[in-house]
Amino acid sequence: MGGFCLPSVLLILFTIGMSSAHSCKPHQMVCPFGWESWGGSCYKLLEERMTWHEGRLKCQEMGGEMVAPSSLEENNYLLSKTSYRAWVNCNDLENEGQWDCTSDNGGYRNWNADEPNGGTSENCVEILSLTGWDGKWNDGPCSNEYHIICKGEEVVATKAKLKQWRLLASCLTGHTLREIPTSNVRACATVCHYDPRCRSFNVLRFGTGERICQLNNSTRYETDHTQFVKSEKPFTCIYGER
Ligand code: GN1
Ligand code: CA
Ligand code: CA
Repeated sequence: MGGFCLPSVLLILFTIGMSSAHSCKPHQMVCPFGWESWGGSCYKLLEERMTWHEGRLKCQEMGGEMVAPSSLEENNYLLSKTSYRAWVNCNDLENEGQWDCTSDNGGYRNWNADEPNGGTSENCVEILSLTGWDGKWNDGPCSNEYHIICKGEEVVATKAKLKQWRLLASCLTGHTLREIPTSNVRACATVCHYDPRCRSFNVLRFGTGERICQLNNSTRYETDHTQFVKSEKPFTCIYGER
């Protein structure tokens, strides 16, 4: 969740003394189209293999940075995105043996046994998904061509136009990609719009007023009718498709 709410702050300044409170809703944050959301950041595996320097430049051109993981969890997430080898944004080009990574890497290292071992002929870091490596790191020659994974920040979502969606008082069950808390149907439609895998969504509203947004990887046309269920208590359901 992010975003400043300057207009509301000004509004509050101008309405001091009035009893009504102006709430300031946080912006809906999403990953840019084609990027995958993980742990509050966005990731993209580039289609072409390239050298360490080419990869670093390409990620910057796309508004992100070539990734250097900062935890085993993130390292494992990156491992799940390559079945080969991917460059990590660390190098010892400036001072041999002194590894420089991105500022958000936090000093995390995942060297394989006996690595780094390449001296001045291996100055760039790769994560390996080959047998026996299991996501461990190697120092290798920067000119080799490997997978590139870029990391970027979530962006403020442009609100979806609800007119573009057909809304029905039902739920599509059994096709949930992921679910998130939501404040309203439009916010859920917005998240679905930005996730390339999302084909439709459900907004479940519970008796407590709490709402859950479920992104579906399918639509009601592609499933048997028993999976498209009419809204019933204890919660109401809104289904949306384009
Ligand atoms: C590779 O090809 P070889 O075995 O000499 C790798 C080194 C690793 C080593 C680990 C170009 O070296 O960086 O340390 O395996 N070389 C390249 O066994 O990737
Ligand atoms: Ca080196
Ligand atoms: Ca090495």
